[in-house]
Amino acid sequence: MTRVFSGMQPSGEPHLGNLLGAWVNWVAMQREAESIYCVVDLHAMTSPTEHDPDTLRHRTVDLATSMLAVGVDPEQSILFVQSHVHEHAECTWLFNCITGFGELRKQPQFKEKSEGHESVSAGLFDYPVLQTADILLYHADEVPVGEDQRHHIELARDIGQRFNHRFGEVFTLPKAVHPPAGARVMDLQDPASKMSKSQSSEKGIVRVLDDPKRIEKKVKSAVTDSATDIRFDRDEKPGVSNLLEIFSAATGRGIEELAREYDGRGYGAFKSAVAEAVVELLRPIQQRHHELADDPGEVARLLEVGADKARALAAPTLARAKDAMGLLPAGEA
Ligand code: ATP
Ligand code: LTN
Repeated sequence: MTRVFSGMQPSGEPHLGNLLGAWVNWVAMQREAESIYCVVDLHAMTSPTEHDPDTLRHRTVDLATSMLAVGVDPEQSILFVQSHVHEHAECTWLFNCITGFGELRKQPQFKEKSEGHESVSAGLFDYPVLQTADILLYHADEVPVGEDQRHHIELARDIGQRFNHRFGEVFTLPKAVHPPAGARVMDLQDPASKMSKSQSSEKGIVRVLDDPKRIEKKVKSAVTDSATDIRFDRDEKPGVSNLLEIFSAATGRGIEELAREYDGRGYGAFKSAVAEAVVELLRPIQQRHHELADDPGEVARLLEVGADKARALAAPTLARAKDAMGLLPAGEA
């Protein structure tokens, strides 16, 4: 059976893009593949702006709760918090020692994230090596991620291949799988940019936990254009097209069919219908989120079960890697 690994950083409140671009797919995959999903809190500490400990703790629980609420099922998949499985950090060190400084320096995401910041941590520089450990420790075959992660997955393959070549076959080489192009939700205020936890303005982002009034307000003030026709055309009508895509993803109905139904009725009526569809999509997720948030003991228990299962897979792989690299096993001489 194919094994899938993916992770998300607790770097802000999750939004419609995370739900439609990642989680819907994660939930679908857990039925067809052996799926492992991770809240990558160690990655979230690498942000070039100093992180706040209480916020990180809070966001970690919240992100795990959201993943459970959208339907990541701990019976069908493994859901855990990265820092609960110390093998990730340890394996990162092994990989650090076979990764070139130059390889990391040219990573596009590092360039982007470090630009304009005076002090950048070694952690941010090393981010892709930690991501490599996440993936290779579990022998993942496929890694569902956005296009922006392509270089990181390529690096993971390179490091895995290098290790296997130098020290013997230990790691499986992963491949990235990208969601369909349509699964990219754009900022409501700036439909040329993707909706993002860290980049979008409050008005441009629909958060998974926004209440119905807020959702309605945001969708209704989404940037469209000065015409009145409703049709799908990403270049000419990026705002309307984004709303059509969201509408379609939220209702399961075709984009063309929705465009035909609403064309000629004005942007007001169209936006109201989109807002309502988003509210209905999020309603059961929010309901489940609130139930889980009322029972933090249960969330903690599920995460402990997840970490135990993850460790059971990661520990033997790490032990083999250490042995292959010549680290003396404890108890041997
Ligand atoms: P940040 O702003 O901190 O980079 P983000 O909101 O852009 O956060 P990530 O944490 O980078 O999101 O991504 C987590 C997952 O969600 C990835 O698989 C990514 O492809 C997906 N994702 C993020 N934003 C969108 C979006 N606007 N549309 C579709 N998928 C998205
Ligand atoms: N860098 C990824 C998050 C991430 C990840 C992973 C994704 C960390 N470790 C392992 C897939 C597999 C991001 O920002 N989307």
